[in-house]
Amino acid sequence: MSEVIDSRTALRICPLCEATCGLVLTVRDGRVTGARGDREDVFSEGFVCPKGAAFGQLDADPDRLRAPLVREDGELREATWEEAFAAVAAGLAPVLERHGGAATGVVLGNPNVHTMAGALYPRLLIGALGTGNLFTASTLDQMPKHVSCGLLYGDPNAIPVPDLDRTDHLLLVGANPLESNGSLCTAPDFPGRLKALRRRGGTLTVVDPRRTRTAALADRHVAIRPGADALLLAAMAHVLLDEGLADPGDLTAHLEGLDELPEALREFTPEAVAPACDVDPGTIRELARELAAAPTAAVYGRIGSCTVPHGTLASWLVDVLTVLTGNLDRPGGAMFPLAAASRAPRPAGPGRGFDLGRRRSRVSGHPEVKGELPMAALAEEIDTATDEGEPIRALVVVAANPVLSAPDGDRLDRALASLDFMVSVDPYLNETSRHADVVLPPPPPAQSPHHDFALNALAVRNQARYTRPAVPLEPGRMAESEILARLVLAVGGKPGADPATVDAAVVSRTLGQAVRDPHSPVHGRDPEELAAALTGEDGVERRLDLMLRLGPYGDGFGARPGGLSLGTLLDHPHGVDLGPLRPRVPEVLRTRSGRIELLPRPIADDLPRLREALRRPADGMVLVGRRHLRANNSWLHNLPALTGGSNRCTLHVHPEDAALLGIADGTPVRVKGAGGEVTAPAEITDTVRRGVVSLPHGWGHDRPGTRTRHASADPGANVNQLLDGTLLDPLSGTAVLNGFPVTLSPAG
Ligand SMILES: Nc1nc2c(c(=O)[nH]1)N[C@H]1C(S)=C(S)[C@@H](COP(=O)(O)OP(=O)(O)OC[C@H]3O[C@@H](n4cnc5c(=O)[nH]c(N)nc54)[C@H](O)[C@@H]3O)O[C@H]1N2
Ligand SMILES: Nc1nc2c(c(=O)[nH]1)N[C@H]1C(S)=C(S)[C@@H](COP(=O)(O)OP(=O)(O)OC[C@H]3O[C@@H](n4cnc5c(=O)[nH]c(N)nc54)[C@H](O)[C@@H]3O)O[C@H]1N2
Ligand code: SF4
Ligand SMILES: [Mo]
Repeated sequence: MSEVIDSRTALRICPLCEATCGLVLTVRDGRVTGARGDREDVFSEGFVCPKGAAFGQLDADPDRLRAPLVREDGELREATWEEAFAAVAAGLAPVLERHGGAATGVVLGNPNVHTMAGALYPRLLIGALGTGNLFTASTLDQMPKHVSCGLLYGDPNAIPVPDLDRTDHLLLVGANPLESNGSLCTAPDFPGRLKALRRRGGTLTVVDPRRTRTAALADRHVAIRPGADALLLAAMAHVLLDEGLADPGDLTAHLEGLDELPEALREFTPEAVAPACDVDPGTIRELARELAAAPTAAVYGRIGSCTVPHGTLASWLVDVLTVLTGNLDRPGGAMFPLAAASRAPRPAGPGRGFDLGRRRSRVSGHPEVKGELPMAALAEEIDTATDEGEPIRALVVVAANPVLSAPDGDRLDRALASLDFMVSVDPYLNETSRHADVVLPPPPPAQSPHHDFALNALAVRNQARYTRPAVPLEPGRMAESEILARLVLAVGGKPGADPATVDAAVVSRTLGQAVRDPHSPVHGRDPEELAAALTGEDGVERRLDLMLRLGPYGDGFGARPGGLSLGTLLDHPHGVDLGPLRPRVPEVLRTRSGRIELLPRPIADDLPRLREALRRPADGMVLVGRRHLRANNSWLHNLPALTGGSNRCTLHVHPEDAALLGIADGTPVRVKGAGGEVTAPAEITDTVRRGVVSLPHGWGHDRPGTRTRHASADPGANVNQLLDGTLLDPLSGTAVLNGFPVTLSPAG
C-alpha cells in the first residue's frame, strides 16, 4: 500500500457552469480525490451539482494532454514548450509577413469566461495579431442580449439580471436552469432559489416548447411554438400599453422613446400573434396582466429566446416588459450587478453609445457586433476568396470547439484543414484542435487560480471570491495565463521573451490612465509608486489586485481605507459578500442621450421583419436543442461519471408525431436540415410539444484523429450539421440554433 503523504482540503470555485459554486476539494498525494459544496461559501452556501462533484475525475481525465503537441510531417508529436512557442512564431510569421493581420483570426470559446486567463489575455492577443477577425461563442449564444442592452443602455455589458431572491413573479423565456444552472444570471442553486420563490408565495411562469424540469416546477407552462417569443413578448407589451397597465414609475424620467412604443407595437395584438405562437390570446393577456399586477416581477430570457431568428428583438422586449412594469432597476425586478473587479461607476451623463456594423464581414457582409463577426461565418471567411481582401490563413483558437458547436461542422472541418497555420489552446485533442499545427494544453482546473471576472458582473448578489491553485502545477505544466502571455509574445515574433513583461505592460498602461482620470481615486498619483504597491505572487494576481483596488469597492490604493484588494480576498477564502443588488440608473447608462433608449433605431428598423413573421404560416417540423445537467456543451462527454443514463444524444419526438411518421421508440431516425443530415435514436416523449423535436448539441465525437476515448465510444450525432450557417439573427449575427425546419424519416 502506498503511504498517504498529503491529505488535505482546498477551496476551488467551480468553472463548469455560470453558477460559480464554491467547492471543497479533497487532495491526496497532490491529486483531487473528492469535491463537495463549500457550506461556508458566501454565495453558494454548500450547493453542488453532479458536475461539480465530479471535479476530481475531470481533473484526472487520462485523455487530457500533458504536453504541447507540434505537427511534424503531418503528425502531431509531443514537444517542449520552447519548441511549441518557436513553432507558433515560425508558423505565423509567413502569414503575417505576406498578408498582415487581416489574414489571421481568433476564435474564443465558452470556457474563456471560466478561466482567469481567458479574461485577461485574449484582447492582448487580438491586438498583437492586428486582426479584426474575431469569432466567439457569443454569436452562438447571448449576443442578442449584448446588442439589445447596448442599444437600450449604451453598454453591451450592462445586462440586468432577475433579482431572483426578492422577486414576486418570474417569467422565464427559453431557459432551463434546472439543467443549465442558469446563464446571464449567476446564481448558485438556481433550482433552490426558484423553489424559495414559490415558497414565499411568488409565481413562476415558464415559456418553453418543451415541458422541462423547470417548466414542471412552474405555476404555469406555456408551450410556445419555437422562434415565436418575440411575437409573444411584443403582444404582452401591446396589452400593457393598450390596457393602461404600463407604468415605469421612477424610471420614467430616464426614458426616451416611451411615447413611440404603442405605435411601433400596434400590430402585435394577442389575436394577431396567437397563430404563430400557438398560444391563445386569453393566455397572452393574462401573462401581461400578471406581470403588471405582481408587486415585483422580472422577465428573463435565455438560449431559447436568443438563438432564434428574432433573438435581438426578443431580448429587447424582455427588457421593455421589465421597464413598462416599473421593474427595471428595482429590488425584486431586474437589476444591474456591480462586480468587484469591474470599472468603478462614473458620474451619470451622456456616453458614447453603442454602434453596430462599424465594418462588415468580407464574404457575406455581416455587420460587426462588439468587435466580432458571426461564428456562423467562420468557415466562409476561411474557404472563400473575394476581391475584398485575404481569406483567413492562420487561426488562433482558445477554448473553443466550433466544429461541433457552430453550424455546418463538416464545412468548418474542411476549412480548418486548409489553413496555413492553426494553434489551439485546449486541454483535449478534439474535433477542432485536431486540425491545429500546435496544441498548447492548459493545466487541469485544480492547478489553476480562479476569479469570476465575467460572471460576477451577472450575479444575483454582489460578492467576490478568489481561489489560488488547489494543487501546484505538475512538472512540465504551464499556467494558462503564461501560455497566453507567451502566445502574445510569439505572435509578436518574440517567443522567448519574459511573459511577465506582458502583465507589467498592462499594469503600467492601466495605472497611467487611472492617474490621469479625474474620477479615479488615484488621480494625480505616481503610477510607478502604485505599481510597486501591488501585491500578488504573479502577474495574474497583481492584475486582479489592481482591478479590485481601482474597482467599485476597492481601497483606491489607500484612498478608501478598508476597501477591497487581493489581500482581502486571500484573507476571506470563502468570499466577501458585497450585498444585494442596488439600483444603478442613471449611473449605469452610457447612451448618447444619457437615458434609456427604449426604441432605438436598429430595433425599430428590424420590426418590419417581425411583422412579416405574423404572416408566415407556422407549419412543418422544427428542431430545438436541450441541455443535460451532467453535460457542458461539447467537452464533458469524455467523463464516464457524467455520461450514460438520460444523458444521451437521442431525438425527442412527441408520440403523435412519432405515430404519424411511423417512428418507434429507440429506433434510428434520419433528420434532414439545410446543412445536411444526421441519424439519432428516437426517444418518444410528450415533454416536447407536437411539431417539435429536440436533439442536444455538443455530440458527434466520431471524427478521426481525436483523443477523447470515452466520448468517441458513444459519439452521438452533431445537431449543428443540420445547419448551413445562413440562418442568423441579423442584428446580432447570432446563429439560429433553435426552431429551424427539419424533416424526419425512419432510418434503416
Ligand atoms: N445546436 C446548438 N449549438 C450550440 C448551442 C445550443 O444550445 N445548440 N449552444 C451554444 C452555446 S450557448 C455555446 S456557449 C457554444 C459553446 O461553444 P464552444 O465554446 O466552441 O464549445 P465548448 O464545447 O464549450 O468547447 C470548449 C472547448 O474548450 C476546451 N476547454 C475546456 N476547459 C478549458 C480550459 O480551462 N482552457 C482552455 N483553453 N480550453 C478549455 C474544451 O476542451 C473544448 O474544446 O456552443 C453553442 N452551440
Ligand atoms: N448542464 C449544463 N449546464 C450548462 C450548459 C450545458 O451544456 N449543460 N451550457 C452552459 C451554457 S454555455 C449556456 S449558454 C447555458 C444556457 O442556459 P439555458 O438557456 O438555461 O439552457 P438550455 O437548457 O439550452 O435552455 C434553453 C431552453 O429553451 C427552449 N427553447 C428552444 N427553442 C425555444 C424557443 O423558440 N422559445 C422558447 N421560449 N424556448 C425555446 C429549450 O427547449 C430549452 O429548454 O447553460 C450553461 N450551463
Ligand atoms: S452548478 Fe455549475 S458551478 Fe455549481 S457545481 Fe454544478 S457545474 Fe459547478
Ligand atoms: Mo453558452
